[in-house]
Amino acid sequence: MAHVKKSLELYHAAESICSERVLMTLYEKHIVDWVDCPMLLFEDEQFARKYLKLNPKAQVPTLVHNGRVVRESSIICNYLDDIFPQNSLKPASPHSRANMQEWIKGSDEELYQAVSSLSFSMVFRDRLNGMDRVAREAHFMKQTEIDRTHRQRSCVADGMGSPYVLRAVAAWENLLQKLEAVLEKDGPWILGDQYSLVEIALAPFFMRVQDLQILPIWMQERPLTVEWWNEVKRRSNFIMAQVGVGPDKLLEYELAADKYGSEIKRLRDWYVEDPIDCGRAFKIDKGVL
Ligand SMILES: N[C@@H](CCC(=O)N[C@@H](CS)C(=O)NCC(=O)O)C(=O)O
Repeated sequence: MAHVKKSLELYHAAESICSERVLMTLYEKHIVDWVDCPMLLFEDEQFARKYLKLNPKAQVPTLVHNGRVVRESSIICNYLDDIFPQNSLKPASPHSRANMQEWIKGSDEELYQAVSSLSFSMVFRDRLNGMDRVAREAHFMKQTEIDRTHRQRSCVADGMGSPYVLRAVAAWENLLQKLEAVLEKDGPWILGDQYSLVEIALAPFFMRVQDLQILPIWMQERPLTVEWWNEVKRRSNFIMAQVGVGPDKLLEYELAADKYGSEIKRLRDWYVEDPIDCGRAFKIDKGVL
């Protein structure tokens, strides 16, 4: 069991894929002595003045270590790996580290947006549309990042017609193509023999897409990715972190899958067959995807 260096507080939330990355890291490193600070995002606790002092972006997770704040999930995971160096989750060679960072950057950027757009257009859309207009506007107005709010608004207003949904579908297709090729060349993990921060960065995102019941769209004819994903899920950190939506929310996700799953599949097939045509239908160039 890791020796705990004084105080560690984690602000996190249920149904937060970024929080789950940090929980997976804590369990993988056997860090047990941390203070649990749960937040309720749909009750806007992230916008409380006290929390904004810790995280001005009004997002979870946030880690406070000995009174010092660390933000951004992938940075927090990396930081935990540094302060608890045993069983490192980072490769030793500089080139492998650079490769690791490229994977994590891609997951923080394209893939995070993709998962978020799918969650908003399939599930959170109905929740937000169920709020009265004034409350929904007030929620959006409190947000801190223009691009993110634009994306969320588009997914809520236009659902499957939002260009962000097509971009999400394209991002998953591109990632899965790359992943299958890398596993074939290097495997069994993305960086070869070592389970690393890359698996931790990706796992909660995969799980969200699995909870939305659309993961099989991308898993067909990708046996190495299927095996990799099964191994990720079998690992104790994944189980202990309880990655994925809780049983109280699963029905909502299943209903969303019934409603939108076939449209996501149609978009994916269209994108694979003719990305330019499909991009044009959403008024975006292939280059943007
Ligand atoms: N880049 C940030 C993203 C954090 C993020 O988007 N967190 C979501 C939950 S997964 C959040 O706090 N959402 C609250 C909101 O948007 O109001 C990270 O990786 O920590």
